[in-house]
Amino acid sequence: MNRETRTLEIRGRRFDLGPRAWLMGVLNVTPDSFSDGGLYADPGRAVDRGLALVAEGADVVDVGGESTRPGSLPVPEAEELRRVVPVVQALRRQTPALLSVDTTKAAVARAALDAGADIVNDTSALRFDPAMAGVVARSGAAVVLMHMKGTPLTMQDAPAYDDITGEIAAFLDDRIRVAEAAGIPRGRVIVDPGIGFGKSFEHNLELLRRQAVFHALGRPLLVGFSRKAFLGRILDRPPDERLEGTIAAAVLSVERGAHILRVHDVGPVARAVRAAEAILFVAADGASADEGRAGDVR
Ligand code: HH2
Repeated sequence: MNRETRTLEIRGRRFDLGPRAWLMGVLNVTPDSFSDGGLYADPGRAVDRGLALVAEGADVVDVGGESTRPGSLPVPEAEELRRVVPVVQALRRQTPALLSVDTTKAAVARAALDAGADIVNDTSALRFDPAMAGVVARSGAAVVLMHMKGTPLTMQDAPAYDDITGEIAAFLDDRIRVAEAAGIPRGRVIVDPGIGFGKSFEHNLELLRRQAVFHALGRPLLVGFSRKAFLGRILDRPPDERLEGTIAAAVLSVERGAHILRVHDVGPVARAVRAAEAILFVAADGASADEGRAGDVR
């Protein structure tokens, strides 16, 4: 058994996503994000946090200057630029890790790409800003196309679906076509069902359980469940005490072949995911699973 490999093109480089899942570390440079709002609003602290995420095992650092938590309002463009760009610039100078920018605004994406970002993580899938597709197309960067029902302000107002996985797969397929028509080849696209974006508690659980259906889109699959409210409801814990639930979702996503996991707690999730991958994939392929240290007899 193994993960279906997907090739991702990023600014002329080709990456094979398959042998192991990538970890995308969350770096919110916002005052109001649902779990880490205010912690990294100072650029120096944000850069230190980004470098720490890389040291813990992040393949990608996702820098965001606008919270998308349910009920949140848009941040003015100038303010989002002020939050995001210096952090991307400083990280670019200090790490070869991939950098992504979590934004729905073309001007923010353009400035972050100029500062050295590699991926645009657009939670609106190129819908909120008509200039976004062109910015991504010209840059050669990769793009995350995520499903969201409504906008962050309205998305949790009784979301309803007849066939949730079918509707989301059709949406993502349509957005891939829109991206292609705008000059973004599908080889640069990552898809994401958008856990928590216009979904009920039951919807989120069903999406995580049935996420493998999105492999039919033929693109790398990103999932973002880290510390989210559905885990809070299961565990009855605040956002910074949801690590065990986050790890459970990460391991089950790896088992279902997800390619990229967007998480806050990179170190613990990386250790859990590497162990899960060794059990699921490495030994089953006949490759050596003997990664133990000298003296490790159990
Ligand atoms: N979730 C959040 C933000 N961006 N991007 C993608 N592609 N997928 C996700 O699931 C996703 C995302 C929400 O988490 P967080 O960044 O921690 O919170 P906030 O939006 O409050 O800043």
